[in-house]
Amino acid sequence: MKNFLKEAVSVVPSKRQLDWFDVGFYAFAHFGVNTYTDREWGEGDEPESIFNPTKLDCDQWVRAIKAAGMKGLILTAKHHDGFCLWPSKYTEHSVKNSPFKGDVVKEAAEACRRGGIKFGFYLSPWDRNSKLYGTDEYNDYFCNQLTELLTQYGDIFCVWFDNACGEGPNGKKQQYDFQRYFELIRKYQPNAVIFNDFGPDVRWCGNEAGKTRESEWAVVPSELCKYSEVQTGPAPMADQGDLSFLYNSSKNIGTLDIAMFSKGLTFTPAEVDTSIRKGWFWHEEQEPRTLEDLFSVYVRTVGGNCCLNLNIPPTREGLLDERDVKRLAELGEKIRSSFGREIPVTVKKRDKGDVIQQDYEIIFDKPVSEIHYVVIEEDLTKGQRIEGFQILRESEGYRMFPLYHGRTVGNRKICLIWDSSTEQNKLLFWYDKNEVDHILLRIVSARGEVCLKSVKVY
Ligand code: FUL
Repeated sequence: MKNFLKEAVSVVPSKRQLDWFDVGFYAFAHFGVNTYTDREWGEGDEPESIFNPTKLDCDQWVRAIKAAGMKGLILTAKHHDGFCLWPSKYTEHSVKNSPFKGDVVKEAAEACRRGGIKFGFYLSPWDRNSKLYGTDEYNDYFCNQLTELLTQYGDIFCVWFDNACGEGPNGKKQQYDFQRYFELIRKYQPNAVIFNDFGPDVRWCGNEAGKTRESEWAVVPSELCKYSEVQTGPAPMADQGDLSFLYNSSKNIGTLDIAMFSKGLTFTPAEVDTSIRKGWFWHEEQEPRTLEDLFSVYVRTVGGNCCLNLNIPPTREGLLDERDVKRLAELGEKIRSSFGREIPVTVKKRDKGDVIQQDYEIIFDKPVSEIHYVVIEEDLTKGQRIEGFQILRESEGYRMFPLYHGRTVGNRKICLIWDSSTEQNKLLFWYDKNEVDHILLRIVSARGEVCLKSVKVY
């Protein structure tokens, strides 16, 4: 077991995965014929004439996205209905035969570049319009379209695939040649991460509600991510079981009780994709989610070892809805005010000898009476190691008082110390002095010696 744990902590991210973690929070834009038919999935037979964004302004999108603190945008270049938002050479079912005539992918990519944010695209393999769907030629068609997108729009930070595989116009289902698609992406955009339900770079978190697991591992069994690189040998119990039951929505996927049956682990972190409204596409009657809801999604995801991909659907005019724009500005303000005032600290490891269950003193430069968040980051270049931790208040003469219990840390863990529902300051009680000069981060379980990148207090 010890040897396997050594291997498990040596599972590290690629440069492109680390860069993706740095982007952290970005926008999804579901836009296409569904915007005009009020549907979520088109049939593939929608006339091109319905697509007509008369006020398309991607700079307006980028301004609103940036106001929320997002650092990228992923546009649905083609959804399941097959309608292309760029004038593809390979189909007539695109913007070129719409009254709009322009190129939405180009406008969005250029607006992102002007605004200094990253650009990526969603390209649905499921295509309910293409006559080729369900045949080998479809994979050629798909690769041709992918090549257009990879070569004509500058740097791409993420290519987003889902695995939806329904019937095409001839009633057939397609065998997707994902390996071939991935090779093209590596060839033309080697820095782009590939999102797919099962890897290779980023996996689906398993829900569309904005939730993460208590133990959200980036190091997961390769049985879950069949397209990812296997980075260890078999776990000690690999021949005693079979992890083929694992799915993205399983409750535990990286914890040791599961991982010890794996044939090999891989570094494949999760993206959380969720929408600001009920649907992915714009529907007039839908309202944006509340600020509290969105802020707690942000804390759980960006502060839960994932990245957050928040969908903001453009309207029929080609603008972001003013209701969403307002909510994004509020969200950005809330994030900035929550994490804008850092309390200076020094972090010191207590000398407990050569053990893994270390205590770290978080010493305040000046004693404090109130804190709201502790944000912990592991140095992922050394692997993901922490299995469980506590944040404790240590007051003279009294036992340790837990302020927070957590499981994984990984890229970033945001620990909420201030209890907003009860407005209770957990840091101080009646028998305390008015201020504390330090708190304690206690590692209760880890796979190896912990390597912290940073600890910040707000
Ligand atoms: C799913 C699609 O079926 C939905 O329409 C949406 O695009 C979502 C993000 O991915 O697989």
